[in-house]
Amino acid sequence: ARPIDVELRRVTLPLVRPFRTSRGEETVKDTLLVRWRTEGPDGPVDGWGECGADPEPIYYPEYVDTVTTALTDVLVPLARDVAAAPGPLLPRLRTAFADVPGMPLAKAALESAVLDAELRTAGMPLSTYLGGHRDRIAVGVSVGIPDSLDDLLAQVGGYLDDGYRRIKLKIRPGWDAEPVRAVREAFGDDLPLQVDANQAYRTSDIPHLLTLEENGLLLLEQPFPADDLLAHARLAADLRTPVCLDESITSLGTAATAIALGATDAINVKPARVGGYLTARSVHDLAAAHGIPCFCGGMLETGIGRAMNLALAGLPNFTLPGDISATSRYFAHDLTQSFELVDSHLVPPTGPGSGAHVDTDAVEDATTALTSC
Ligand code: OSB
Ligand code: MG
Repeated sequence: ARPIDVELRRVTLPLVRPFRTSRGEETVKDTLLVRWRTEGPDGPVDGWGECGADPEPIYYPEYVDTVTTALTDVLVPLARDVAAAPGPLLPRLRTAFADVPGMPLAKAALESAVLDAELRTAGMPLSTYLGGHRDRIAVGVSVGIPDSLDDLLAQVGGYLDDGYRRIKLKIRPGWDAEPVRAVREAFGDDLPLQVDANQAYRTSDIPHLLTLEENGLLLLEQPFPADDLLAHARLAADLRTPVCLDESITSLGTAATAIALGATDAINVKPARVGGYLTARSVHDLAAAHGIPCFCGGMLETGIGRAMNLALAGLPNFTLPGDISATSRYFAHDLTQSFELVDSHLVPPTGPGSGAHVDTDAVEDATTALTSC
């Protein structure tokens, strides 16, 4: 349906603890929400999309200001044109976006809002639309680089007490072998443990990276720069631990290339990074056809993005625990209902669209800038 109003809201929400990686530190979630409002049979229907961009280009070239410009100048006008023409909106929107180069974070935010609005109007949950078949999602927690080893052990211990069954440690040169060994020794050989370098190593570090696997790792995520698929392929040839790509996988094409090169044994699928949930599902399907297991990644989303990630994570080839934690791991107060661990799992919402109950007062309180377009 045609939108009657499109809003971009920049929101800021404090994180319960700073999140530090090899690339930077975040103390607040500061990003953009897209609200795509259409006229439904019983009044206005709001579809919400959450953007994966940060205020600065930390992980990806796009950041909040460039996404705002891309949406205002290019993508929202294009989506309005597509919505005004006859035929099923979502496949046509995806085709139209495919003709615009790059900008996956901006496209994903808008596509998510349109998808949510369409499904809310149709009364269909996103998990059903995507073909998800799980009613509970095994999840882990991604642990940032802390101030000290003691701090790390306390954090990991706390998360295990909460019920998380898989731990991902952020690593970087100088913070790798020692923390990995300490966590392994403190919590035992059975703890599913993986590491994520967010591109911090170079090929000259391969001998050092090979020594990490004596600690028994589930995965080694994105050790090298995103565009260096060959470096990942070289490492994967020598490492028994599966190499998992995150930032490198920006589209279905890069996923196919990485798989063909043997650069990735597993994929962290982030809908924001590949341009939305429809492409995320295609990446999942491609990986499944090649026997490459996936997990649903996260970007410290609010409940708006997390609800959608949980729907995606119900697809069959998401066989590795997701980077989707409970609300309390991120925020004191979310923008939606809170998500809680039940027996080490999260439950995808069952309502129409994303199933997120957006707390419009909380969104209003968190809003720092508002653009209508
Ligand atoms: O590399 O997977 C990553 C968060 C922000 C940006 C990049 C990454 C992450 C995480 C957190 O690891 C996962 C989560 O949302 O809990
Ligand atoms: Mg990662």
